[in-house]
Amino acid sequence: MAIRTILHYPDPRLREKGLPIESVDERIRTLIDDMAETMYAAPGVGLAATQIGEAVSLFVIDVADEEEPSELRVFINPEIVSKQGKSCSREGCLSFPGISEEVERAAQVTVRALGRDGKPFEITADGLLGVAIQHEYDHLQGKLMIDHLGVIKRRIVHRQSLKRDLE
Ligand code: GNR
Ligand code: NI
Repeated sequence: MAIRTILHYPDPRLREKGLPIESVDERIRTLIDDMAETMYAAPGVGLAATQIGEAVSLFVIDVADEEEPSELRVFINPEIVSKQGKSCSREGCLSFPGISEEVERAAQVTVRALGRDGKPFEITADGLLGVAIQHEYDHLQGKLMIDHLGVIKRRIVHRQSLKRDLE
């Protein structure tokens, strides 16, 4: 396993879309292991493949609290099949280190994906898991936290990100 480098905004590779994965083979399982290791090391609650420069449709999430056993969730070729309600919460992103902003999302989502075993599953989630699913799903569309902000906050976060990369 290997810890991979997480790309920081405004790296153009964060704008690439995650292409569908045709078969869940050894290469993909190795990528999943690397992503999990990278996410836990960061630490973060989720990581999308596009954040490490792999333009494939895959993300991992673990929203378990520190005192709980870890619960890695793998989403391959995810599709959000329904959304309900609206909810605002403070989000961070490993591609925007040091920044957190309020983002409006659906309160609940239902997502269909393939798991690490290549088998399809569907879950309905709210709370942090629901937010994380929408956040990671966005990454696979090349969409970032900053795109959810109003023009003023967007400019501030953009400038902070450029400044940070000079430090
Ligand atoms: O670690 C992360 N925390 C987080 C907190 C609130 C909402 C979303 C997230 S995802 C983020 C990791 C990340 O950047 N995933 O793409
Ligand atoms: Ni992110």
